[in-house]
Amino acid sequence: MRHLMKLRSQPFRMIRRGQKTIELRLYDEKRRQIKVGDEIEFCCSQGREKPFMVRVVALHRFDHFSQLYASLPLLKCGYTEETVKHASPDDMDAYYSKEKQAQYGVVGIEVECLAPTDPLLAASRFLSLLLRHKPDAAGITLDEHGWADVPQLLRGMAHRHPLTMAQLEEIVRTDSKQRYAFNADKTKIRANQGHSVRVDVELEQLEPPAVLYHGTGEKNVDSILKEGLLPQTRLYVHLSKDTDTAQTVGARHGKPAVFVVESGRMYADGFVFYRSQNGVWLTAHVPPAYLKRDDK
Ligand code: HQG
Repeated sequence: MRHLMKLRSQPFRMIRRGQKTIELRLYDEKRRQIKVGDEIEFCCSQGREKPFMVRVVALHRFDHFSQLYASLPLLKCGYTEETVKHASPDDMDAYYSKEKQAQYGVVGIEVECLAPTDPLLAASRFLSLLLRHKPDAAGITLDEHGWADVPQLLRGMAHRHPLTMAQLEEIVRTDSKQRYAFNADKTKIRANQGHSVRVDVELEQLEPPAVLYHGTGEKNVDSILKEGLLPQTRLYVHLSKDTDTAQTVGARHGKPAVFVVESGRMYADGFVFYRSQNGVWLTAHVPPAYLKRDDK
């Protein structure tokens, strides 16, 4: 079955870019028709954006938004790293009265975009590949600090993902995790973190908070408890400052599992920590003695 839903331009764009994958609605008669596997056509109630299609992959039912907010990863629900800090179920009162919420219950509709995806999203994925892992894929080079020359990059991307300078600037500005940075005159660009190629992006060495979190797949848990966290193909182990982010990172590897890292104790014991420009905590290795499962 196919459904039609209207969105304001900000959530519309976030869903199209894959930055928001759960749409929050009242579970009223209309929404009760929706089943997993159905298609939804999203159209934008502001401006002239082209509608796009998604498939429903899960339905998360709750009596109130307070339960939904406590259970679902809010970074998939339209919040960003910045706005999630102030997220509250009361935010939904602007859309649905408390009486209506109590009457119908609420639902998180989890969706995946059906092709064609946003060309800027495809370009930004390719950009991540080039600036972190495989500059060769577009015949470009990174200097020792991870910088690529912008004109060379745009030429290198031209045949697969042609971009104008304005589009590249838009990718950098709107990236959900602020993955990329320009130099002052925008002649160079680099990824802030996440590299597998050996570059020194001049990370800031800092004392970490007492605890940090690492999200992984359940399938890795036994091995991590034995060997600790290893950077695998990347230069560092990636740690998050909150469990929600760790859950989201973990979900990339299947059923998520979250570890609490005793980063304060590691630091006191002489381990070095860095924080990237975009707020990701990095360290070379976390031995098992500083790890425990987050049982929340
Ligand atoms: C696991 C994304 C078995 C580790 C995210 C992880 C992040 C072990 C996987 C960033 C292990 C490596 C990085 C051990 C570690 N045994 N498995 N001893 N030690 N692992 O993708 O942390 O969107 O290289 O738990 O948001 O998942 O790309 O690292 O599951 O910040 O910007 O080995 O990538 O950011 O996977 O993700 P990854 P990650 P971007």
